[in-house]
Amino acid sequence: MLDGCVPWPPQLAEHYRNAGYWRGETLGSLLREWAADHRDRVALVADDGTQVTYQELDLWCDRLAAGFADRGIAPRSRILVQLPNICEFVAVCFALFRLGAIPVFALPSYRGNEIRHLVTLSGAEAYVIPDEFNGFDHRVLAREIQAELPQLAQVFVVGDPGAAADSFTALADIARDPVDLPDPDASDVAFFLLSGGTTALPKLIPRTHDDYAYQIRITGEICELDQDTVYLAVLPVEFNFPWGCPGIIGVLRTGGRVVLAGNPSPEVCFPLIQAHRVTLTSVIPTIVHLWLDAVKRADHDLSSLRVVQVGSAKLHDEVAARIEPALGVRLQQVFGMAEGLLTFTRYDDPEEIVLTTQGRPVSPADEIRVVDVDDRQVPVGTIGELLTRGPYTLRGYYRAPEHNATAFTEDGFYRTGDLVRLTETGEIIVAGRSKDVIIRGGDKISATEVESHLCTHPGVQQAAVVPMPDRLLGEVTYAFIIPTDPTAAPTLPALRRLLRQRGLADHKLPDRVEAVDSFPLTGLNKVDKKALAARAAARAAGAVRTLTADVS
Ligand code: OOB
Repeated sequence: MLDGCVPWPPQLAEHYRNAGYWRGETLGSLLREWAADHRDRVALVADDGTQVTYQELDLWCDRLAAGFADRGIAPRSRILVQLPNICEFVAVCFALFRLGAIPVFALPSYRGNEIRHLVTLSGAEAYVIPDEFNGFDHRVLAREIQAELPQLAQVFVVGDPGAAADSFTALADIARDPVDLPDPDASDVAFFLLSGGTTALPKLIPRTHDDYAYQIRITGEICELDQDTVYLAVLPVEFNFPWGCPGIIGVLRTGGRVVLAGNPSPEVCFPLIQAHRVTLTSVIPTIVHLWLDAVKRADHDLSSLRVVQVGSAKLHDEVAARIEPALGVRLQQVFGMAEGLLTFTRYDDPEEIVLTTQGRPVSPADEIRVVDVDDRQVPVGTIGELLTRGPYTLRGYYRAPEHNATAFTEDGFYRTGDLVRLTETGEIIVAGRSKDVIIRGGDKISATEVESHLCTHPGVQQAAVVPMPDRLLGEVTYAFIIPTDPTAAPTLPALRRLLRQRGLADHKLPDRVEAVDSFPLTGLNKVDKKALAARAAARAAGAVRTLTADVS
């Protein structure tokens, strides 16, 4: 396995192989099999109408793999991939899988702060970007990063590379006649996903061919995917949920069709559902709210839609109950993480389970424990922290030995930082979080990261960032600051401007700020975030909502 990764212990790996979970198949070779089975069927549809058949996708990946190889991209090279929901994302990833090079997934909203960190941490030598997306010129960012980090030798641009340096190449120009490439080892890393940020900056999660091939197979079986499945990829494709739960890859495995949505709004998604007879999609609760509101007004035919998976943030019972009647679909609750473990409600579960729980683990080999602060297992029904290990759950973050020492138990269970309770029948119910993270929509924001940037303002002495409840987004970011000068506390727009200048992605900017004289402290003299969160919640209950748009 790649240096800097933590492998599964040999005995457990052997068990996962013998039990048939890991089959020694690489994702690149699997696509070749799927293409042979489904040849002229449409595999991908972009929201501009572009269609790609299985055979075309297969050949496209071979030609791109040859092109990358020709440009010096070697097995195990890391390549940062930051693309919107377009066909090129799938083609680039599978081309790199075939080459044994390793894509590092970066969300399109990431800016200099995150990209710089990811390039450094992953040792990336190339970067794949769109020319522009959502009004942002990614070439400008790429040039800045390249100037600072010369290791980033090449930039591949989907669209117009512009009049930039020689190192910028149009992706379309690199394709070459296919060449024979040795298949990588299935136990090696296929790609890196990003962690949902408990530390200041994202950590890298190695996902192997074996573990991901298993994940898409088991989730595809639970979701009963087949050739007739039409999946709408609404969430950013770099996210584990739409990529492989069972998502895009899971649907390609059964010969179904993937429709890529440029954004999650009903205005974009409803016409796509109608036009392509979409049967399955996966969304976050915030999108559910938008769709439930819009469906009352819209006159699109959504009757093809059979299942909507909802996950990534807590879906409240009342909202869950509205989904099936309003959209005429089956709801499937999904709890998951880029690190691995997935729990799903099942199609034949009783209503009560579907509406009030986050489901059961997808694999019989998933091991879960719910423990108290001393790591002792708590009785069923009692809230504790969820720990897990299994055939598709990481054993360590990439190049992070110190963090790994506390993020895992000695016997390799991952500490999720989620507080849950188990039902008698084995479902989990998410009850809260012990990690210092804000879940804004589906985005995970590290409180520590935002705090450290806020403290760079000369007017801020200390900062403590907590979640504030929000009807639409679930939670928004509430920043308490102790100003250097109590009579001249920096304003919210000033702080947001500063953080943006520092290269922070937009979704991480605080939504509200409040200046205080001091922070409440716990018995151990730490900032009492629970007390601050309660104060923020009280403000939310009484306050007018401040939308990002109002303050940008
Ligand atoms: C998904 O993955 P990440 O890595 O962005 O975030 C993981 C965290 C979990 O640890 C938990 O705190 C939260 O997101 N979460 C949920 C949830 N699903 C995830 N909290 C409450 N209810 C849920 N249903 O978010 C993710 C990855 C794959 C599939 C689905 C979600």
